[in-house]
Amino acid sequence: MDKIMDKIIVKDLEVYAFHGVLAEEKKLGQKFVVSLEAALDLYKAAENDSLEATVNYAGLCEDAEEFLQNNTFDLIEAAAHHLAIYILAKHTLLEKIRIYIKKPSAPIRKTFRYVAVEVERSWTKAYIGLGSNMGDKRKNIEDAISILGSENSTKVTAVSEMYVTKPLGYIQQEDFVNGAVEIRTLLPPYQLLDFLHSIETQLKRERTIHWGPRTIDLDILFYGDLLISDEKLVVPHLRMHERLFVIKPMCDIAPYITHPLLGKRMLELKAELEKTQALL
Ligand code: A4P
Ligand code: MG
Repeated sequence: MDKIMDKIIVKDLEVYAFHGVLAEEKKLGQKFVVSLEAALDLYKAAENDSLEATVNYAGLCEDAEEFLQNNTFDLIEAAAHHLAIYILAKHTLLEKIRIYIKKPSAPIRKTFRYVAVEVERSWTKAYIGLGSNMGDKRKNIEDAISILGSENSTKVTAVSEMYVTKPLGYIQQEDFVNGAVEIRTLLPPYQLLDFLHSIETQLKRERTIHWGPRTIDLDILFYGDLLISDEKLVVPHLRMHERLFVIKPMCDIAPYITHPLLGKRMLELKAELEKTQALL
């Protein structure tokens, strides 16, 4: 069941800034009118009448003004998107933000009140499986985790134990080290996949060994409770429930979450797999 989402709202904050495709817009600037709807759980703040348990709306106004004045974008789409990520990353209590930017003086030779864009961005909890069977395996995994958490759009919120495991499938390979992490991400699923591929590329590039086992393999195990099935992405991961090297680390960080298609918790899957599989 969805949580009730309370909101803090800032309506029509005026900011003088320099966004626009045209050179004059970047030089002369113009007025932008910004509205924010920040969603978070206000129960504690309300119950205890405590500012610490909420996000100060004055701070949100400052952030929006500063960000829009310190950065220049061609598009208000980009301004709104990046402002959303900046605010969500800065105020960790926020779950979701909707940003509305109006441009009342857009250079259009028509009579109009304003043009505007609205974007909504929110955190999703996801789980990533990690495996390495080449080079310094533990370091590859540590490096992947640190790159995962290095950008505003993704935070690593839990890390499993790392396990040495026998290769499954192509058994002529070296042993693997496997683990799993929980993340909070603002990236939509396909962008998260691209981000994982870019991490794989970065870590592989450091090693110049020809075709062979990989330095790092990053799989999306779960993305919220979303189901995806196409050629590019299958979520939950197609084979995760058959693999103790995935389910065991998942049990370290999320033993009670339920596989949405199998209707079984990680702990139950682990107990079943352990009847027929060993890690080493
Ligand atoms: N793809 C589809 N769904 C996903 C998803 N949920 N997460 C697509 C990530 N990628 C997903 O993946 C190939 C393509 O799968 C991606 O381009 C993406 O579009 P890949 O990582 O390039 O190739 P791969 O990992 O070699 O293939 P595959 O089939 O994913 O292999 P597995 O299943 O990951 O198995 N034994 C032990 N002990 N430990 C291991 O970690 N890993 C493997 C590889 C074999 N044996 C192992 C281990
Ligand atoms: Mg893979």
